[in-house]
Amino acid sequence: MSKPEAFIFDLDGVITDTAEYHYLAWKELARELGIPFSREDNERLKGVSRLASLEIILEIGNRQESFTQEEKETLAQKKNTHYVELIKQITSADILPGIKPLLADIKKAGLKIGLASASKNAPAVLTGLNLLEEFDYMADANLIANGKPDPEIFLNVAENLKVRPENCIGIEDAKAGVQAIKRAGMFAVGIGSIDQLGEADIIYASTSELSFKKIINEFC
Ligand code: B16
Ligand code: MG
Repeated sequence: MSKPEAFIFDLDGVITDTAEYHYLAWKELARELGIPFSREDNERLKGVSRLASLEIILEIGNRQESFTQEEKETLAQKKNTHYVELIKQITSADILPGIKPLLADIKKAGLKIGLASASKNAPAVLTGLNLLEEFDYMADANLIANGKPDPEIFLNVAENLKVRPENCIGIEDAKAGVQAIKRAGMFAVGIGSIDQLGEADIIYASTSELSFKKIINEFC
């Protein structure tokens, strides 16, 4: 029988809502490129890596063939400079509701806590939130070859936490993220709507509904 040993969190959309900052930073770059980019388009970028996000924006503007790989990297870097500037305003007031009590319950139960974020800015965001010390291990997005829905990042965190994947509970807000958790052989908690996250083992409409007890009961 499997017993829970660790919780592995996604960052953007689960612990804090940085999607708006990503949106504003991409919107600025899209404006410079003359590409229309809406909040609805931004939904497609959730959980997607920086360069893959740029490809989606170029596809929207039908400009995929206009840039060399090197130019694309410069464009992605430009977006990141905007983003890094915007996230400087993050404080602990930006932690989503329900997250602090859940982290406290996990700690009290003696389970480990990991982070599986595709964001290379995850350490800066966690520092702003004053949550860096809560995590036993954080994946380094620079070292992950395959993005979600590939299970690599969740398996990497489990390995570094020295726990078996089947004893891990992953929490995600993106469809590709829930798929990554399931492909890693873990129990999946989805934050969002059932039509997006139907593959999750439990779905909560928002983080304020997260309950350590309920998750553990469903897991066991
Ligand atoms: P960066 P997550 C993801 O974080 C975001 O959801 C996604 O919108 C972003 O493009 C990606 O991180 C990369 O972020 O440009 O900061 O490296 O949801 O996996 O925590
Ligand atoms: Mg996310």
